[in-house]
Amino acid sequence: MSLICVRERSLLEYGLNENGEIYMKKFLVAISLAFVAVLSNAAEYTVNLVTVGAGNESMVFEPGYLKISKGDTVIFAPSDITHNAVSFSIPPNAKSFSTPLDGKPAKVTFDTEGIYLYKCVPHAIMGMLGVIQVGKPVNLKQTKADWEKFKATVVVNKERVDEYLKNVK
Ligand SMILES: [Cu+2]
Repeated sequence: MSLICVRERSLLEYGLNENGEIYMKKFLVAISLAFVAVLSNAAEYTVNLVTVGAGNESMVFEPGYLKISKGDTVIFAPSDITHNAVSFSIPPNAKSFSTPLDGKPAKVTFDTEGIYLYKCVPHAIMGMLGVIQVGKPVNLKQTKADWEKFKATVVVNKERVDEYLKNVK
C-alpha cells in the first residue's frame, strides 16, 4: 500500500518536473527571441558632421533631416574636432544631448518621441543645423516656434532648416 503511494508520488513528481522543464525551455526560447527582436528593432543611423558636404555645401550635417523610431541610436561622426551636435529644441520630457568637440564619433539614443533641433556650436551661425524626427512629430508647433526664435542668430544657410522641416509629417 505505502509502496504504491510512493511510486505514484514519484511518477507525479517526475511528470511535473518534465512539464516544468518543457515550460522552462519554452520560456527561455521566448525570452531570447524577444531579446533578439528588441536588439534588431533598434536601428543605428549615422549623421556626418562635415566641413564640405557631398554637394559642396559648407558646414553641414549629412543628412540634415533624419527620421528614426523611438529607441534608435544616432552616431554623430565629425570630420574633425571643429564639429559637434548640441540640441536646442527638444520634445517635452526628452533628454537634451551634446557631443564633445574631440573629432570622435558619439552615440546618442533617442527614447522620447518628437522633433529635435540641434546645432554645431562653432558653425550654428553658418547654418550648420539639423533636424531629427523620432516617431510622431508631437511637438511640431513648439519646434517651429523655437526655430523662428533661433533663426535670428543664423547668418547664412538658414533656409536649410525650413527645407528639413518640410519633411516632417
Ligand atoms: Cu561644425
